[in-house]
Amino acid sequence: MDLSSIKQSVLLGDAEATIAAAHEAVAAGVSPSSILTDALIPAMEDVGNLFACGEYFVPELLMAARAMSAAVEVLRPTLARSGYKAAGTVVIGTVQGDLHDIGKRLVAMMLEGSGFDVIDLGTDVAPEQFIAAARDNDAAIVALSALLSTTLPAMESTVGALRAAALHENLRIMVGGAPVTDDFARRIGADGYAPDAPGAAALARRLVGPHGDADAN
Ligand code: B12
Repeated sequence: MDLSSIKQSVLLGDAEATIAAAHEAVAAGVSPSSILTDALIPAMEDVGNLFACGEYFVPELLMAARAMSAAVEVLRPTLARSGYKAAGTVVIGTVQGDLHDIGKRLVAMMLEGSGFDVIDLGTDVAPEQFIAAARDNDAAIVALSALLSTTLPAMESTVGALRAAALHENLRIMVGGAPVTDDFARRIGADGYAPDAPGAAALARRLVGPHGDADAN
């Protein structure tokens, strides 16, 4: 079956059309993992490229991510039954003292579209909450967001607390948010930084890749 209508509707940010096309594909017997890997993930990669070259802006990104999330909801029950193996679990949240979550939600949606299981802890998340969620869900990655320069120290202490908890040697930490820079990420000992949601999805895939780039900045 031609999956281009799913891809196209995500690119257009049309959630209703994406849901309908995903239902149609499932009814036609297309496996949910094929819908994900052959249509949804490539669509989000295209969206990321359009964003990177300045053709798409945040509203288009948000609409595409919403359409993609809606399709993931259609596939979720069947994906679980078909034994689809996620790329890993990402625990994400905005650090303590910070209530901004629009960009973080966008990152979470892009990660989900890239095949990760995502556990979103919300905003104002204490280091202990990140540690508990990463441990309880055997997370591959913890992703921290901060939008205030005054909460950058909380990001640093969260990275420190996660390292001190020594959950497992493959745990990767990625950071982002408007005041965060590549330099800052390196300085606080994070494994990677990305400036936007498509970059975050690409970074996450690199971090869990064969070499598990411990410094993918
Ligand atoms: C919306 C908003 C709010 C909303 C938040 C609503 C919500 N649910 O999120 C409200 C009104 C609550 C708010 C409150 C405050 N805000 Co405010 N807010 C903003 C605003 C206008 C937009 C932020 C936003 O959503 N951007 C759009 C998203 C898509 O972009 P983004 O968040 O940067 O995310 C992208 C990347 O950074 C990256 N990314 C984000 N997270 C992560 C994580 C990882 C792991 C990775 C890899 C990447 C990544 O990917 C995202 C998508 O591409 C900004 C100004 C601006 N233009 O940015 C101010 C701004 C962030 N706020 C600011 C301030 C000062 C405040 C307040 C202190 C105001 C006050 N005096 O009360 C409070 C603080 C409350 C608190 N404790 O957090 C300042 C921060 C200044 C600074 N440098 O510290 C800003 C910059 C405004 C300004 N120019 O002064 N705010």
